[in-house]
Amino acid sequence: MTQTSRARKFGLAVAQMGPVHLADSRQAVVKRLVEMLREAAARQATFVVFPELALTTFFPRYWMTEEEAVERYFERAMPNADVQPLFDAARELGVGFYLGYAELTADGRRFNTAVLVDRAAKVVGKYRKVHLPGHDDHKPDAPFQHLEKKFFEVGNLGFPVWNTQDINVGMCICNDRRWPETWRSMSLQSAELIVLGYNTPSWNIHWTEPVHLRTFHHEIVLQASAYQNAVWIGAAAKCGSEDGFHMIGSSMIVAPSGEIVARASGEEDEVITAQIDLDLGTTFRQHVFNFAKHRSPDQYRLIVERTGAGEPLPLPPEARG
Ligand code: ING
Repeated sequence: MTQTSRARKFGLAVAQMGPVHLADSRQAVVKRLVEMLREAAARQATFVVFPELALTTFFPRYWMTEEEAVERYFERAMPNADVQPLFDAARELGVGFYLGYAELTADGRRFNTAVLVDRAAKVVGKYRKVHLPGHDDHKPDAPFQHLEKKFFEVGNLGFPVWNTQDINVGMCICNDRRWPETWRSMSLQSAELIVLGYNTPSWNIHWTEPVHLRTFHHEIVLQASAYQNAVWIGAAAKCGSEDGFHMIGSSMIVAPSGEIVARASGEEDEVITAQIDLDLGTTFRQHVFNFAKHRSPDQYRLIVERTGAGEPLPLPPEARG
């Protein structure tokens, strides 16, 4: 088999964050992000993935009014004075990054958002979380809330793919990773690398779920999605116990083979890196998941036409046996 002259190697880092407590200032948090960016650059990474809602504690766990949430937890601009040190360090080091944060738009709309920043520290992309888990009502008897449906609108930017650093990069956020549509929407746009942040409580407030399943489900959705879409994945947790509320770690880099090639071992700030080979994705896209050769969208219409599960379709005559 002829070897390509130069493999398309790319230094990818995932910067896992330990807890951000209610008492932690944005300045203190940004200092941690800058330290991890520097460590990633020192380890030859040119792109760093930070978590979802990276600048604050996971505030949807607390009941409050939207106005209170906006006042304390939302960013009116990106970059802004608080995060400028991160953008300055990124420009100095020539390292791009993904950053998740709570976005307040100029016309007052609220989204769970992530930006894609290039090696000159320019914001080149924005994504707004589509799959919002949890609820919008107060559950006073629950050990904590999960009020993403109260504090955020459903994302309205679709699932874009950008070309940055000569790679087709897509973004998603946390719960998005559980839905196959997320990944297929981007692999159909020839994404090669998909990056995401997450804040995943280890407790389930809706039923008594064994705690190990949180990590198990996190693993299978990333490994299956990487393989089924022939993409590299970088996934960054904010984790550990935030004021007593625990969230899972297991930040990881997953290859298009579905193999986990790097994984965080703790629940504090931790940088994991890999020199990823983008030609691996090309191989899987050519031989296994060659969409043009094997897919039949006319047979899958239901996936787009229906929102909730409904009645079985009328059987085609020849399907009646
Ligand atoms: N957190 C969780 C996540 O999707 C969740 C919420 C956990 C939903 C487990 C369903 C099952 O990882 C966020 N922020 O989406």
